[in-house]
Amino acid sequence: MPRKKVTNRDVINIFREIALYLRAQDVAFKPQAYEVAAEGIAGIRGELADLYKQCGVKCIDDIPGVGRDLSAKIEELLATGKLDVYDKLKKKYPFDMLGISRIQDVGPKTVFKLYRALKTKTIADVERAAKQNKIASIPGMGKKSQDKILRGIAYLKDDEGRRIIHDVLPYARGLIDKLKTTSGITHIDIAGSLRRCKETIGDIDLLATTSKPTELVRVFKALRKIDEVLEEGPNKLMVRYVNGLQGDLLILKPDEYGAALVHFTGSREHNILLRERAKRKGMKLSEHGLFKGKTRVTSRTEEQVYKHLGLQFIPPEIRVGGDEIEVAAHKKIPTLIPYGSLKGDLQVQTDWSDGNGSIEEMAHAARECGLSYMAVTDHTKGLTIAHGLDEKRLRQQGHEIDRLNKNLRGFTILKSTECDVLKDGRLDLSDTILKTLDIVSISVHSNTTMNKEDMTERIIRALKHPLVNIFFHPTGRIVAKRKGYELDMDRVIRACHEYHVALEVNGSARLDLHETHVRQAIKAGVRLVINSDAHDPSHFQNLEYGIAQARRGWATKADVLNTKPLKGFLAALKKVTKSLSGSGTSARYAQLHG
Ligand code: DGT
Ligand code: CA
Ligand code: CA
Ligand code: ZN
Repeated sequence: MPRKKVTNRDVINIFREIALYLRAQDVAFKPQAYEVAAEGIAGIRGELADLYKQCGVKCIDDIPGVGRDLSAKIEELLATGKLDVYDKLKKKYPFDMLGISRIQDVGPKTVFKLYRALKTKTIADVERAAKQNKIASIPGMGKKSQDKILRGIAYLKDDEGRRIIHDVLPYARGLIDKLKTTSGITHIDIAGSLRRCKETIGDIDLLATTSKPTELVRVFKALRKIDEVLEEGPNKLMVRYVNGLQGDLLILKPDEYGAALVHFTGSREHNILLRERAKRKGMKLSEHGLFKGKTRVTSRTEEQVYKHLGLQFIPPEIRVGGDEIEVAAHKKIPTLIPYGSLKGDLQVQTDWSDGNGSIEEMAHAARECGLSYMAVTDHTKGLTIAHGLDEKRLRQQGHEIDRLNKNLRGFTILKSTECDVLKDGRLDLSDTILKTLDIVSISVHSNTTMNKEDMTERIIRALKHPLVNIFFHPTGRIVAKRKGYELDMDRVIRACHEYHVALEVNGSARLDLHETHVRQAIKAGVRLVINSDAHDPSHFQNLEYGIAQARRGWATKADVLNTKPLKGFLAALKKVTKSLSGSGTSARYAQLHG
C-alpha cells in the first residue's frame, strides 16, 4: 500500500500535539518552538512536500518560525512518514492530547490528570467519565469542573466536522487558482457557506462552467489536494480533500449560471424566502432559472435574478434568511464595507509579550498588507502567561516606537496596550502611563467565570474609565472552542455609546463580535474597529475575516473607524491622547462629558 502523503495539516497537528505534551511536563522553551513552527507552516502557501521535493531541507529552513532542529523533524516526517519523538510520546502517553485539549478550559495538564486517574484516551472517554460522575471525585477537579467539561464537549460537538473559515478559504482559493487555467473554463467560483463567509464551513462548494467538461473533470481529479473521489457523475463530483474536508464541484450550463449561483450560495433559508417571493409574483425560482409559466425570465447572472424579483442585489454575507429580502425590496441594503478598505490595525502583539515578531517586523508586515498605521498592543502585567508588560517596560517600549517611527516613511506605529480589565473593573496599568499612550484598549482575560451581572458591572466600570478608547474582543468567545463569558451585551453596547468607546470586530479565530452584535452596535450608534489581533507577521490576513464578519453584521465603511487615514481615525476616536494631540485625554474627556 502506498504511504499516505504527509500534508501541512499533519505536520501542524503533530507539532501542536508535541507542544502540548511538553507543556504538560513544564518543559521550558521547546513547546513554544513547536508552536511557532506550526504557525509558520500554517502561513505558507504551498505544500511542504512540494517544497521539500524542490529544494530539500533548505527551503524548509526558510519558513518563518522553523529553526534548524525542527526542519530536521519535518524532513524526517516527509521522508519516512513518521517522527520518532512523536511516536515515543504517543507510546508512553497513548491519549488524544490534541483532541481532548480542544475542550474549553481543559489544558494539557488536565488531560494528563484525567488519563492518570481514569485512563481516558479520547473525548468520548472523557464525556463518558463525566456523565458517570467520575471526574468530580478526582482530587483538585470537583463537580464544577466536571460540569464545565461537559458543557465544553457539547459546544465542540455543535461544530463537529466543521472548520473555521480561516483554514478553508485559503485552501479553496488554492483550488480555484489551479482550476481557473483549465482549457475551456469560463467560470469557477466558490459557493455555499464559504462564499457567505460563515464562521465555520461544512464543505467546499465549487461551481464552474466550461466548454470542455471532461477536461475540467480530469484536471480536478488530478489535484494533489484531493484524497479520494467519493462520487462521480458527468456534471458533479464529490470528493474528500487531503485536509479532511469534503467538497462538491458542479459543472453548470452557462445560461443557467446566475440562478445556480444564487441557489448553491444559499443559505437554504434565504433560498426559501426568495422562492416564496417569486411565487407571490407569479413566477417560479429554481437552480435553473426564474420562470413565468414555461418561459424563462432570467438565469444568466445573479444580479438579474435579484432584479427580476424586484430586489436590490444582496451580498452573499447577509443571505441568512432574516430580514434581508424585505430590506432589499425597499432598496435599503447599505453598501457594505469593501474588502481591502482598512487603513490601520489597532490590535497587534509583538515579542514584547506573547507575539512572534518584533515591533519592526510587525510594522513591515502591516505595511506590506497595505496599511498605513498600526497600534502595538502587548498584554499587561496581570497576564503573566503572556509575559504582560508593566509600566516600566511599556515606557521602554514607547522609546523603541519613537525610534522606529523616525525611520518609517508613510507608516506610523501607535503606542497602545491591550490593558487587562481586573476583576473589579479597574485597569491593570496606572493612569499615569495610560496617559502617555496614543490609544488605550482594554480586554478581559482573567476571572471569566463570573456571573452575568458581575461581569457586566465589571466591564462597564472599565468602559467608564475616561482614558479608554477601544474594547477588544468584547464577549471572549473563540469560534468552535469557547462560548465566551456571560455578558449583558445590550448594556455593554449602550455603555460604549455613552462613554465613546469603540467596539472591536476581531478577525482572528475569535471572530468577536458576533454578527448580531455588530448589527446591534451599529443601530445603537456605536463605532467599530476591525483588527487582526496579530501575534505573528502572517496574521494580518485576519483582517479579511474581520471585514467579512463586519459585513455579516451589515457594517458600512462609515461604521468602521480604521477605514479612515490616521489623522481622521484619531479625530474620530475622539479621546485623542497626549502624544499626538498635545492635550491631555482627561481634560478632553471632561470637556466632552462635563
Ligand atoms: P455548510 O456546507 O454546512 O457549511 O453550509 P452550506 O450552506 O454551504 O450548505 P450545503 O453545502 O449543504 O449547500 C450549499 C447550498 O446549496 C445551500 O446553502 C443552499 C443550497 N441547497 C442545498 N440543498 C438545498 C435544499 O435542499 N434546499 C434549498 N433550498 N437549498 C439547498
Ligand atoms: Ca457547503
Ligand atoms: Ca455542499
Ligand atoms: Zn496575546
